[in-house]
Amino acid sequence: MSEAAGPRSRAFNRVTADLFPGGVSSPVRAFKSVGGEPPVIRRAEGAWIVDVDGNRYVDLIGSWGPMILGHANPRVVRAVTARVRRGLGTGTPSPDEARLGRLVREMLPSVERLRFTVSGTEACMSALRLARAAVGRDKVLKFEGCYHGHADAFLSSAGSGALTFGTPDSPGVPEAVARDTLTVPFNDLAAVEAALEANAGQVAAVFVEPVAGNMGLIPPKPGFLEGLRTACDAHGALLVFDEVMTGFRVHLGGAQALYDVRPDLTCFGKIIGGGLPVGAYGGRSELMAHIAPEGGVYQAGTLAGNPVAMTAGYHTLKGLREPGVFDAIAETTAALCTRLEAVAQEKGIPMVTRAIGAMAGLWFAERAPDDLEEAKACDLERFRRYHGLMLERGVHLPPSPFEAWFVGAAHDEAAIAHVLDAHADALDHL
Ligand code: KE4
Repeated sequence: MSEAAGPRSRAFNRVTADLFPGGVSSPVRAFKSVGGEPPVIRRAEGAWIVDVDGNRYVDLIGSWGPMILGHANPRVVRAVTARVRRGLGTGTPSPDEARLGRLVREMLPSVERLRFTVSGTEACMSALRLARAAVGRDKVLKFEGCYHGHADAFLSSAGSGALTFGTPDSPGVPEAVARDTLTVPFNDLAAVEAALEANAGQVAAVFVEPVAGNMGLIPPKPGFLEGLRTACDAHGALLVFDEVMTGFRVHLGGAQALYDVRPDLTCFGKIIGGGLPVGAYGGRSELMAHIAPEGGVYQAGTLAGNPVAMTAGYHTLKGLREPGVFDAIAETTAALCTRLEAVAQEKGIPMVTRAIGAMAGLWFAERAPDDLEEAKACDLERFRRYHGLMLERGVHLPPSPFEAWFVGAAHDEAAIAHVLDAHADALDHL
């Protein structure tokens, strides 16, 4: 339980508890998985954030991924400030969207054409609608523990055995919608094959987080993504990589570059907007031709392609592509994980970490999990205590054992040393 929230944070939390469900704009921020009250953050710069009581934290959430260059990156702030002075948005074509669109295609060649949205949820929802229209089938296959935003079709998990219909994960999702969503364990190719066989000719797409980040950080087993590609081709289904989290984070070209597997469609969010609201979906030209106004698949958005958001995304990606920047972040991430694990081992505490590019994961367990069931079997209560102890020592971790940690270019030696000192002391108080 974290006592880190100071008096002003607690006062704000009372105001927002009255205004918003759970006092938050997104559920995970309410600290329900770890207990205690969230600090209310008033400013952020580099690797550090400061709450309304003046407490400083090294931030490993990074706005849930976008802040890979660090908070208030000077290059991004300069560009966004200048763009704002030319207007915040016009709801028209703009040079800014063209510039970002071209850059995304250059970085991920599988994205021959794309459409911007304002969130990852919207990107995944639209990609699913497109897949259903292009293939002429209704069912979608996803994986337990993978999250693709909160569209109804994705808020469904396996019923008894994944070969039957899905069941709603949330009130308000109609059975009729859930039944078209098949869910199988991540990293289980046999279950994928069985589900596709049992629903032959009915599955429009297989959606996957190519590196899972919503049940902690779980990489694909060797051959898993290649197996999905083969299975989709054999069954006439589209392979959709949800790279909202992994895009530009596990590799500059996303997981599809890291593992050399080409999806039919890719969904983006987070880093593509550099902290402002941007999502996108894209892929093979002939698929994207189905999207209105070229084709009949309708999708629209008042703030899609907003020029200020486009500018933030463009300069974030350009900054990330500067020579050596991404590799340095990946090296920092790997070194941090190695040292976190070494300290736990010295203290005889079962704890494992994983690092993939600029994404990290930590579990209190003897070995790192390969799917949701194994992730759930880790010592979640110990993580809960650890989270509060780290917060009290000035380290701002995702408030759930089922989230990934996000390292950025601003996590310098001083920030990393602060995390490691807090880690060593927190383990002594677990
Ligand atoms: P948004 O609608 O939150 O922009 O994106 C949804 C989404 C889609 N796909 C993946 C792989 C995602 O990780 C997400 C959103 N991630 C969560 C964190 N695990 C966002 C944090 C939140 O929900 O507040």
